[in-house]
Amino acid sequence: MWMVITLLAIVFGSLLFHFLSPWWTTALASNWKQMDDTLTITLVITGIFFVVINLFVVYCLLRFRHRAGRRAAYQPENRRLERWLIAVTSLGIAALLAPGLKVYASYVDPPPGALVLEVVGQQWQWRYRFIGAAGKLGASDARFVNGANPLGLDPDDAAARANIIITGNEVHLPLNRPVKVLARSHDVLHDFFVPPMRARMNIVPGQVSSFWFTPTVAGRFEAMCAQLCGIGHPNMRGTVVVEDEAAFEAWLSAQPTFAATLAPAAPANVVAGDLAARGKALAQSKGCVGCHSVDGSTIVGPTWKGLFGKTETFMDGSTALMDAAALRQKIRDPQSRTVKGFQPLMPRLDVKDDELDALVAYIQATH
Ligand code: HEC
Ligand SMILES: [Cu+2]
Repeated sequence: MWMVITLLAIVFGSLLFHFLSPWWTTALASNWKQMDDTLTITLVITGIFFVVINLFVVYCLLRFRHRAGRRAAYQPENRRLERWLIAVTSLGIAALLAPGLKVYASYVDPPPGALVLEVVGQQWQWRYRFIGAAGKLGASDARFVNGANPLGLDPDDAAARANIIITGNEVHLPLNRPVKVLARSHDVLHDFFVPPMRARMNIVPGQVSSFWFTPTVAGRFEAMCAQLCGIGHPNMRGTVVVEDEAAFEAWLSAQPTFAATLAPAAPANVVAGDLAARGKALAQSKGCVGCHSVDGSTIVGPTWKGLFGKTETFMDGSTALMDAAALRQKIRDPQSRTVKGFQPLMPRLDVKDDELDALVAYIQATH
């Protein structure tokens, strides 16, 4: 009897939880209502099977209880019953699979004329590229990757030079225009995911994955990585800003082309505030912000808040005043000594001398 009560409690508890729970999907902000419908179909079918099977077990427990003298009828084969079971299960499985296949087929088949957006995942940040005036995405290759060229674009390719590069985890998209996403990874498996768009796709190093969506609601939406991609994974977040066409065009025209990002850095005699501002941009584009905060919180590495002028203790017990020289040395040669309480995870990044000045000025400016 306890078994019957437990099963009934599980069935009704699950139904209650489903209808009363506040954990529903976020409001849809793209064209992919089909995806939500597919999920609903799956939920309804699996829900019906769950309830029916459990109630059937309850029925059998009550109907065929053991009683002294009662014997079970042995029926090794019942063709009619088997045919029924095969038919119902096949139908159920087809109904579970078919809608998903259909939606996936259209999900990877962008309409002609869609705006092309390249997304590049890197531990632990997002970068983007638009075609710009080039007419197409220019060539890229892993051998071109360096600190100044994190996307590995071919500096001699005219199309690549005219492409527009977005660093800093925030990308804008026009409202109601289909976007075709081409996704690449710099290092490991990532997954670009914007939950309100329902859009997500694994990004496998060495290959380009593709999907499309049309943003249908203006606003700021969170983009995140949906594959556990290392210690900084939860910090691999960004923002997708959906706005009208005019605002988007204005934003896009203010972003640098690849050629502009390659241009020599600003002259050395810039005022301190500009230098720190440049440092801030560099901390974004070089990925420092994936591991270092400026608000006192620990991400992967120590926060930069209050770092300048602090006396730091290292793993070997030594201490040092973190002045400009000590910061420069640490950024140049991260493995030279490790801050106590942290893992030696900081990569040696390609930082030019003037960039180093800017980064140090920025760290100094973050109190
Ligand atoms: C993959 C994560 C990661 C990235 C990216 C990274 N760091 Fe670090 N960083 C660390 C960790 C972890 C430490 C602490 C352990 C150590 O000292 O090696 C650290 C330590 C530091 C320190 C010393 C902090 C202190 O409290 O003394 C400085 C300065 C620093 N990083 C600057 C940078 C700059 C500038 C960049 C970008 C050019 C950068 N880091 C990129 C992980 C990272
Ligand atoms: Cu990731």
